[in-house]
Amino acid sequence: MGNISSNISAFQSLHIVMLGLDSAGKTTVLYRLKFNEFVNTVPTIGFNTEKIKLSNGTAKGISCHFWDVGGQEKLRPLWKSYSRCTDGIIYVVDSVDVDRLEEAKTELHKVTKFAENQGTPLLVIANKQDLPKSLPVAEIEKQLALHELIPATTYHVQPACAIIGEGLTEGMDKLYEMILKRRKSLKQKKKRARSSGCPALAGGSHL
Ligand code: G3D
Ligand code: MG
Repeated sequence: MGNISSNISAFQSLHIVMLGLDSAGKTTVLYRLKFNEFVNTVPTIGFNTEKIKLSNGTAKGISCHFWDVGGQEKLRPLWKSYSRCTDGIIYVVDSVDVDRLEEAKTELHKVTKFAENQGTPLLVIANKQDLPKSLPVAEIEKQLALHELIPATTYHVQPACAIIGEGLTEGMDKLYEMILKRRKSLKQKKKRARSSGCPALAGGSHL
């Protein structure tokens, strides 16, 4: 973790997109992170966006620009453009909505396959863990077939309850850690490409 805090100054603002089926709890997560309290939501038509300075955990002080995109079927075609060139993807899942887990899986796999998203760190929030019939993290991981995501995808599954904010600090810390690791490895790749005299391989990243 020492490495992580020493890198904080290297970041101006992280660009993070929040996706997931409608009613999974994305907007509740967003406002919980912003105000540190529960905010009653209405279904998102389009998107919500907030600049938030994280106030807890190892990522404390890091500024994030969040895009919370509506999850209704008719809005999902927007996911591709909102997730392009982000530093991280948060995918929120309703851990009780067993009937729609297959749909959640299909949509998630689609997003991670977009060329621009390959390798973007993924935080899956297994939300609504306060509810009695919520599936445990291992089951969510299995049902979403996370092990079948393209190999470049690093991910973490975080159990959470967005209403009281439980699990969100841990989740953001993990996401931040994955983002830092990715930046470091992309930088090293670029350096190697430059020293091997292959400038074509050295360019082209947004990092
Ligand atoms: P969305 O933005 O993904 O569409 P919302 O989802 O944030 O609008 O949340 C949808 C509903 O789920 C809301 O309830 C919200 O209060 C509820 N919710 C969000 N997170 C949790 C959680 O961790 N636990 C529980 N029990 N409920 C949660 P309403 O009743 O307004 O539809
Ligand atoms: Mg919403």
